[in-house]
Amino acid sequence: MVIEDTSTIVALSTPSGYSGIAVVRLSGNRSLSIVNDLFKSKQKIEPRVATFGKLYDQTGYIDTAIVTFYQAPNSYTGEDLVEISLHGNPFLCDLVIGACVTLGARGAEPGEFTRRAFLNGKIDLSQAEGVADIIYSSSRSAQNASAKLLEGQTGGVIAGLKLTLINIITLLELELDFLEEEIGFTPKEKIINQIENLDAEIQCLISSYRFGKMVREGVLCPIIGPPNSGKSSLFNAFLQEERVIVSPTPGTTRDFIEESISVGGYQFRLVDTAGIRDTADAVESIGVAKSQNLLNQGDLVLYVLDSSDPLTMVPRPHNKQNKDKTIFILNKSDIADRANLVRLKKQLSGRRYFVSSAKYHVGVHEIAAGMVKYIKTFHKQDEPVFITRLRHNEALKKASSCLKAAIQSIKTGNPSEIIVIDLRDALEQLDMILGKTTNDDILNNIFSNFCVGK
Ligand SMILES: Nc1nc2c(ncn2[C@@H]2O[C@H](COP(=O)(O)OP(=O)(O)O)[C@@H](O)[C@H]2O)c(=O)[nH]1
Ligand SMILES: [Mg+2]
Repeated sequence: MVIEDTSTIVALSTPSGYSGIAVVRLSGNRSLSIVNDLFKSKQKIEPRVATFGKLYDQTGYIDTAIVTFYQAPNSYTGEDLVEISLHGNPFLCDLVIGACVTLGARGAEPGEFTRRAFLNGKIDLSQAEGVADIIYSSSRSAQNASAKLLEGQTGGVIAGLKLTLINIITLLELELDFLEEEIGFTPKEKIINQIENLDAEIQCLISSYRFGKMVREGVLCPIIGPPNSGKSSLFNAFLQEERVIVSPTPGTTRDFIEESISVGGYQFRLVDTAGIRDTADAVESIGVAKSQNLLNQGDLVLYVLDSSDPLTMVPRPHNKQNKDKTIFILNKSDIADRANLVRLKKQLSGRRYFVSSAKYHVGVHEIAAGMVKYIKTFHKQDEPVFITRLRHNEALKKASSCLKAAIQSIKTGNPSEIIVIDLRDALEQLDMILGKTTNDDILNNIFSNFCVGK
């Protein structure tokens, strides 16, 4: 656990490696004095002015550098903060960090700079999460969503809901104070109505999570189908035709190969079920169970069929959810005879499908466009803010059930002080999102997922 202390922390804020420049960052009240001890310049270091000079440790000269000082409270962390830009060389950076530690700084924990920003009230917790998300975002839509989180738009919507809820609580408490008069200040129906409206707004956010999750984590897109239908060929065709992203999330198991492509501003995590034993005796096969699992987890399933094979049949969906999220691919159209294609298309009427020849990269762009179109159906244009994090979604769900309990409580005829308990619980859930009542475990969990130096 990170101890909330007043120590001065130091870390490399750029990736370790060889680069044009690297940035070493210090935060805490000793930042400036530490840097003044190792940095020599003709100019005095002034706030928000880039100062050129040379870095030295106890043993001698290290490198030239530009130093920028951000004076508390006008810095990222809210504390005195100094950024040292030097040449991007891990050895030089280690020397500088080592010199800072010798002078009294300590190495920062992952996310500790942002954690301090949060603790010093520079940002709320949802904004801190936005910082992490923007660092890891790898598509236009993910970048957009994390920017909204970071800028506080999502937090603003939550704060708005909070205000409405506080108003309702105030009404009820007002009633509490005037209880002797034995008249309800506000008719029950009116309060119920206000709570229902609030719950409806929360429900809207909850239902936006399906889209938000796909934006933030990428659209999980398994490629499924019988052996030899051309799944791997389609996977490869996609990777060559569309921009490939090196995905930061490792593949789930070695039986699957996962690669991300970026299409229409969305990240699609294509999964080829390579290595899964293609076998007819499905019952025993672990591979089949695994791909079944993947099919259930997938946001969008590409089901590849060999359209040149007269025995190919369109499988019946296991359930409605799988039916809705499946796009069929009638592959090998180059060698398929017309009658067979017509037969399969007939079987697919009412379902989503595309015709392709993966081997010759024919139809790939059309499939990609169809995938984007499908994802967009989850996003309502008039709702600019959507939920991208599981933590927020869980808190909203809990808030919603507290509101429902409150309505029930009113209908049962409970006194205001009982009703208010549920409403206060709902309020606490909303506060959780903003970090007002969040416990240490949750904080540790959020910040430990940051990189060091952020
Ligand atoms: N003619 C033709 N052959 C294809 C097409 N797609 C795949 N194949 C061939 O079908 C065989 C099986 O393909 P593969 O991608 O390994 O299928 P998987 O088992 O579903 O992964 C290979 O010989 C491919 O070259 C296609 O669109 N047209
Ligand atoms: Mg294959």
